[in-house]
Amino acid sequence: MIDLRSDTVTRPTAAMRRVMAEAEVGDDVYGEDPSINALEERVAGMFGHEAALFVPSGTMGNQIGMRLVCEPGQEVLCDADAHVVTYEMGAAAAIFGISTRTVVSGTPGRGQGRLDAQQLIDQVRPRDDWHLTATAAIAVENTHNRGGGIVQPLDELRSLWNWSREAGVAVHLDGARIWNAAVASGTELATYGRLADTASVCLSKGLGAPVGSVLVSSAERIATARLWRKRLGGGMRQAGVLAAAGLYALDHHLDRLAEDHEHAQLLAKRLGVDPSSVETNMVVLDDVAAPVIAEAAKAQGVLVSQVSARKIRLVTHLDVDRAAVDRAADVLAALL
Ligand code: TLP
Repeated sequence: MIDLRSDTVTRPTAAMRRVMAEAEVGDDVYGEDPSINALEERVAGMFGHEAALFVPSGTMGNQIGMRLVCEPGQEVLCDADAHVVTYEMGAAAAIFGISTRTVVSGTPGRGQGRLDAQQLIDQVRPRDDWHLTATAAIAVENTHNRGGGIVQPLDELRSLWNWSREAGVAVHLDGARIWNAAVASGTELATYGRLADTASVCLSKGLGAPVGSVLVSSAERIATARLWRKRLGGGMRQAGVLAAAGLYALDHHLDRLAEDHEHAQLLAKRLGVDPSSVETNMVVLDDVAAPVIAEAAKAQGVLVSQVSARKIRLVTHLDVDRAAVDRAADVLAALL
């Protein structure tokens, strides 16, 4: 099977498994796992933050990250297609009593989810009004998943950040695929990191680690995040085997994301998708009979994601080499 459903499907390589087997471990709830401590320190540094916390998933990283900057009864403002409001099972409301409010940003079919700082700023509600739900934070997703892996414009991120300092509104970054954004745009990870109060970044997407995300922020906030992680049942013990996979991925799988982006370009060209609409490792096939194509492709050994009845998502990753991309393109081009 050539699995283009997501970059979450990658399996640890033989070399990664060796590093995992040899990892130094300890009890992380006591803060004594050397591999986790090394990973946290490294990722905090990469993003220009004081501290970091290893968490089991991007969902937990996002939810704790938002809770750190938003109290129950306040709201987080974000794009209507953001992962935090689409794919996290209403966690902010269900677990934390956080209200979410959304704006439709970008252009459907082209750059959907693209950040427009002013559009969000215009929707922010003040904290000192007796009637309104106060906007405590804005969540930004980079790259934007349902937007087809688009990279958020740096000038918009900067405008939002500069405004937020004056306004006292926090910025949370869902950076599940911030690595792809950095590689595609040539922007430093620390540049992105410094434009957010809290950021969740995933090791288990394009980087190819089997499990894990890292939440970065100030030392004070990360100390609180550690309590929330334990409360949520995310306090792991000798999870250094997983952190070792993450460290290995940062050493060996970061720069190679450019290859995934090239593969996405190839797929786009072969499938009649405008290559300029493909900014990282995702290709969206719009206005297609998604269930029919997905079923027929599967029968020929190619797995794709159905985003809706008329939309398919293809994601390139570590486990799909050039030959597999060519074969998938043959199958899908014939079906389309
Ligand atoms: N996204 C998954 C699915 O949940 C849709 C995928 O296959 O793309 N933020 C973003 C932007 C994500 O795309 C994801 C995963 C997450 C957060 C959540 O990460 P996990 O799955 O580790 O909780």
